[in-house]
Amino acid sequence: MNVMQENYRLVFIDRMNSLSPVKAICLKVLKGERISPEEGLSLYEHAELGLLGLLADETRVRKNGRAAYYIRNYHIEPTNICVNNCLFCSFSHHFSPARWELTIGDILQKVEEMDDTIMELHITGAVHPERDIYYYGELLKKIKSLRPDLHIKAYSAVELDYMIKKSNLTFTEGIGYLKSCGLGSIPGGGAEIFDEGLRNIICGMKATSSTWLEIHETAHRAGIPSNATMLYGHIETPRQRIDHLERLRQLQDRTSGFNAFIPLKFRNSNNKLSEVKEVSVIDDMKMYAIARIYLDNFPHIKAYWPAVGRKLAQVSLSFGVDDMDGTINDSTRIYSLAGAEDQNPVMTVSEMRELITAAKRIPVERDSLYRPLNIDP
Ligand code: V47
Repeated sequence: MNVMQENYRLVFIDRMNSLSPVKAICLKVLKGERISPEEGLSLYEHAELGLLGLLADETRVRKNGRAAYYIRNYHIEPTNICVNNCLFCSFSHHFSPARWELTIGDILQKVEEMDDTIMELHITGAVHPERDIYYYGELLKKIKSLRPDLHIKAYSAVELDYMIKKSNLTFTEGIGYLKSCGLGSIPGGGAEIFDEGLRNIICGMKATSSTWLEIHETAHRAGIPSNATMLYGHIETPRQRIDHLERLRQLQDRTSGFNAFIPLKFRNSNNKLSEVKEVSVIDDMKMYAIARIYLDNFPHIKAYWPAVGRKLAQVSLSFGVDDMDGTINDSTRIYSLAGAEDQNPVMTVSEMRELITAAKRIPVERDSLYRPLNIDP
């Protein structure tokens, strides 16, 4: 250990001495040891934001150094017509003024018009009552025939649950079929909050927590990696947040199939939870930091900037986040409808790199599997 590192450690210990209830937990984190759910909760409730930031940053540096990843990606939301009616959703036809659905032709046209530097296509949306797995499998095949090199990250576990059951397949059969059509990975949507009582209240119609986890486990075993999300800042408690992280950590111990965890801040415009006040930036940063500290087996923590705004995403790079998602494009509506600052979420590569560099991180362009790319920005 050099003098700088030793000083850094002493400053830490000094800070922790004034915080005796969490000191032992902080020392565990600094040593890279796993913390328990009770310890996670205690840290969450008692540690000040600055300390959490330091611990999260220490953990982040251990895993990812000073790198901050981004990808050139594009989002397509095929429809807003949904069999579910979740209280927090501003996107589905239940809340939007219009029902809309893209045809396969419309989607292919978007793919054809897409810049050919785009590496990843993210497809997710509502759960359309009439579309089965073969419809979505054909869509993957047709996209792949236009752009064989494109990585397709598609269909949340909630969409998969519906389309696979509608087609009378098992999860293993359904995911195997989609893989054969070109599915590359699964996005983290639909996790919301795993606590069953609360899940029943905010989105009781859709896939249960155990189904969500089973689908991701099945995908991992089939060689399909995925992400995980958590919708926070609505009516959940800190204990329910930690419970959510704990269930993800347990699954990751079994499969190592998750790439990234993405905390999704609840936005309150135009939905049935609009009276719920949005949480503060302090709470956002605590959430990122706790996620980084607690999910010791997740390689990456992502800030999805269209949901929280680019400034807040930039600050999160000092609270455990190492992944800024990507350049996106203006077709994503889930957050603009829910009141996010960016009504046209699109970022150029140079904006992304400037934003990361200003936070004293090193911008690293990646592919969907987090392999660094040596491309001239
Ligand atoms: O599951 C919906 C959330 C998710 C609201 O895997 C809301 O890389 C906040 O999962 N306020 C879908 N959140 C988006 C998603 C995602 C996004 C970016 C990257 C990845 C990835 C996945 O959006 C839903 C739900 O949790 N959501 N409405 C709202 N009002």
